[in-house]
Amino acid sequence: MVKTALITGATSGIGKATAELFAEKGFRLILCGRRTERLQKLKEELGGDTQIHILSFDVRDRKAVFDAIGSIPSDFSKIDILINNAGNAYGLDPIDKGNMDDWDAMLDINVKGLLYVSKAVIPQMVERKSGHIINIGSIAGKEVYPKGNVYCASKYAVDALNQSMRIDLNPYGIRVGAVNPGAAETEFSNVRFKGDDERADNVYKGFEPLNPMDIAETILFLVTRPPHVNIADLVVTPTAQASATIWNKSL
Ligand code: NDP
Ligand code: 8X3
Repeated sequence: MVKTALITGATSGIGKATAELFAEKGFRLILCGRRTERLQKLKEELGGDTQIHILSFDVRDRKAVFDAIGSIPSDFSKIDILINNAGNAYGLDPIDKGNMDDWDAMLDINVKGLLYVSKAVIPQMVERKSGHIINIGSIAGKEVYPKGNVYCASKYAVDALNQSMRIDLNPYGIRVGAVNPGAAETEFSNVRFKGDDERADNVYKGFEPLNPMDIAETILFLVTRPPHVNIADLVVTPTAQASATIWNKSL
């Protein structure tokens, strides 16, 4: 039976790669993001045999989240898989110099946005007593690094929510797991450094970073395990990255 997956943050990076891979594997897709033109283009590119519904909304906007998910047409409305991927870092500053708008953005998107989308989708999974939620955390949610402060806190929160969801949804047979990437070359650093693309490119110099498809393939592995298997938590890094702060740039 064809499964329906809702992917947040499908306009770029990990979410887009996951949409591409899932389309290839025959999933029915609900693709979300703010940049409508990108969603439309993706729908055209992936179209063909794949059923795709696009939803443009900001995960920070509680009403927009519920309106969008409430508007899903009936042939897409049974969501089997929720991939909570939308998220970003804003800035890389020591705590005393941090920009409070950046702090708000990270907590509002990475934590509260993930909660709003989950709250909008989970009831139908509870009712059906089935479903699979994949939360995209980060190595930054496992280890704090210098100047990572609020981004790390937001991803530690994702880690806590991943564990909490697994416990609270256990009575309903809903699977919950996290994929926590290390450095993956996406638009992440362009957003973090607010369009300073040279600084963003430098993040990935001197080693081979993950590419978004590496994480998409990991997500696909999680959601294609048999129903009795739940992969709870994975950290996936480039081989050159041993921890949040230790790199081998001589490979
Ligand atoms: P990208 O910047 O390439 O993609 C981020 C995606 O999130 C975009 O599709 C963007 O869509 C969406 N998004 C951001 N803010 C909002 C919002 N307010 N409302 C709705 N959608 C939003 O980064 P990545 O692919 O790297 O990031 C995906 C996830 O992976 C994030 O949760 C990130 O924290 C995590 N991650 C990334 C790592 C990396 O090294 N790249 C490592 C570890 C974790 P749009 O702008 O169209 O709304
Ligand atoms: C993204 C990875 O190390 O830049 O979550 O925080 S890192």
